[in-house]
Amino acid sequence: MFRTLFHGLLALALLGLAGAARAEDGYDLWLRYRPIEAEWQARYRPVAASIVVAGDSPTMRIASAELKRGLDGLLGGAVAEDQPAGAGAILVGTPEESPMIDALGLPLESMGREGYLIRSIRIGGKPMTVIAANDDVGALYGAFHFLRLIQTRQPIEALDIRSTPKVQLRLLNHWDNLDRSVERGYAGQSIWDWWKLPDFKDPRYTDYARANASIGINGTVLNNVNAKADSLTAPWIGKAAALADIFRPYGIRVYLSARFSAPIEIGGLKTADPLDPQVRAWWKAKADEIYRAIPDFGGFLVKANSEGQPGPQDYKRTHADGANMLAEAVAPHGGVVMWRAFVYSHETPDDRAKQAYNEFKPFDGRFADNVIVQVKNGAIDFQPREPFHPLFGAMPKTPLMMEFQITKEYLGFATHLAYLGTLFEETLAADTRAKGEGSTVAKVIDGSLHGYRLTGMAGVANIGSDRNWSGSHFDQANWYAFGRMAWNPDMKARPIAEEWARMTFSNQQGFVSPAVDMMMGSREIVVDYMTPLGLHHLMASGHHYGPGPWVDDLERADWNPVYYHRADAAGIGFDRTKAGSDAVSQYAPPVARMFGDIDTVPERDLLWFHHVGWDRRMASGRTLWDELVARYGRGVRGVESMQRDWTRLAPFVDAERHREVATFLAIQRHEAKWWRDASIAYFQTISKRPLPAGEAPPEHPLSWYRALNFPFAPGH
Ligand code: BDP
Repeated sequence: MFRTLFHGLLALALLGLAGAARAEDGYDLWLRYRPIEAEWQARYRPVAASIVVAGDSPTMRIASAELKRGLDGLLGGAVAEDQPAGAGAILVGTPEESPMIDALGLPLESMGREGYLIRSIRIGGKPMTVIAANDDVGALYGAFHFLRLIQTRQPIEALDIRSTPKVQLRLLNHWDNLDRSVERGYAGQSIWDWWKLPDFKDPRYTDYARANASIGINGTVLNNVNAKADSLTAPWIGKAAALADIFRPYGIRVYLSARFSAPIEIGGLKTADPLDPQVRAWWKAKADEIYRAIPDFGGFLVKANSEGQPGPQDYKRTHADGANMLAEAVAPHGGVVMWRAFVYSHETPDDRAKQAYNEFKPFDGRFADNVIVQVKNGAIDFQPREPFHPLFGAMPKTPLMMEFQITKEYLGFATHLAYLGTLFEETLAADTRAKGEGSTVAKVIDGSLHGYRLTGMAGVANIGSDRNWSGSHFDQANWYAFGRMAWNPDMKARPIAEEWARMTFSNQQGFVSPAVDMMMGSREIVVDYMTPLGLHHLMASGHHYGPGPWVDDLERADWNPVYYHRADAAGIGFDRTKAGSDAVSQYAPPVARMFGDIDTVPERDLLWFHHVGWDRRMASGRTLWDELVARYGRGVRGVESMQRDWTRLAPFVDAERHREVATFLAIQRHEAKWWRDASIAYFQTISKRPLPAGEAPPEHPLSWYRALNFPFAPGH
């Protein structure tokens, strides 16, 4: 009696803290497990009164601990204690380990290793929730799913859930260097404390694995695609192996980026020619060595002949020659090679947007069975908006995987609020028309359109040593959304944002709808103040922080923003129609026609595909110039409206996180205005048109913006 009373008081006290008051630093991500409202506790407790986990593997122990931790936290006290008679139990396991689950004869046949079922049943009049899978890792995923239902206040009395991942390789790509700096990282240093590995295993590695497992991520490429050969030497393999040991029970495999010239740099060979027998033998021996240390090593990710990286073309060989050589080395061990299509050569004067297609399309069907080609979402480079990459739909005989960038290199780093779920969804939902209507990018990626033998989705991680992992609280949502969409590329951005907001902040309706609305509009706001109407690649050089549309003096033509916007007295935009670079012809004919016709191209992609006169009438009735100016202003006002929304949400959010988000929004507001003012100041010198009535002139002259200089901007 006394104990129950005490528990009750404790729960009440915790609940009080779980309101607005308790400071939080974001470390717990979406797995906060704070006590939920009393009425929900009362509803869930009879169903989830105890946990029975069959099996004792490390993975099952993790599943069990997670359920206990989750239910204890959410339901505000020790589950399994003081349970009323007839209270329900959660039964977790595989048919192999649990005779009870086996006896149920659940339809698990086609669910693979990773799929799971969650079902409400009654055994002997007692309510039971069964979380069943063919393999322990499926059960772990199911456990996280079950907890998510409670975290988001879903009914759990009559469950009949069946979930299998639609994509096999669901990977983070860390662009982490061996000195712990992170290329395009805005969340502190690399979380891999390489120097102290393999002996010191930071507990954070376990938390990392847990967070990834909770959203179904099953692999991680530890090092930068701009790789050092050193990462393939024995000491570094040992460090990777230590991480692999930690990640393994969470269903996560380790992969490495491989430097193509490693046989020369660390192997003492004279060449890295993929057709040279010694080179092939070296890679085979290297793969064997890695697999001795990491038996479930996933394979290699390779950036070759791109931005100065070595590759097979250095020896007049092809991408297929290079990829297949590495594939041969890892094939006996079940490894894969992810060969990146982000290539553009120093010598080719052609439109950069065309180069990946030009280099890869001819090799369709020429890659080994365990090679998958990794393609960025768009043909240039992770811009705030890009039309989908023309390779999607164009390689029916070569598995392609998606590469999204979770870290916000081109979307304001960590301080701008931009929910990328909408960007991911926009790309995945795009119709390639490769096999008629409905040939979406999602169907290319999940393999169903072309019957790919391998499928995958990679996200360039936004994770670092910052306490909140991602550099900002809202950037956690981008990691989360990536994982959810990698599991199911048909998932939509809004429900994902809603799940995340409920788990990360608050389930109160007064919070959820405005917060989700704010997230859903946020990326378009960034597009507006940075690169409206299909403009792209206008960021300052190198670090990509802030505007630099005037830059025209970089070594290579296609590094310069002027190459991309092509503004002149007549108009602005890159003519990629048949009359121009003809990049449109890389798309299936109906898509090519749609993008290629100025009257049918969506306005959002207009200047990506067309060079358009300043006075052309837009859908709004405004001229292009006036519309451009209006969009920049709309972007700035969009940030201001997010600031107002966020202020109103203060009662629902702990002060610590609320304050940080508010401060970041103020930075964003300032920088949005900088983008608007600098862009207008510059483009006006070319358009020579007045600002529309009511539009404030830029705060400073163009020369002021041009003189800004940020030698220490992060991530570069
Ligand atoms: C660009 C980045 C650069 C990367 C490159 C890549 O600016 O740091 O190395 O892509 O993806 O977005 O290889």
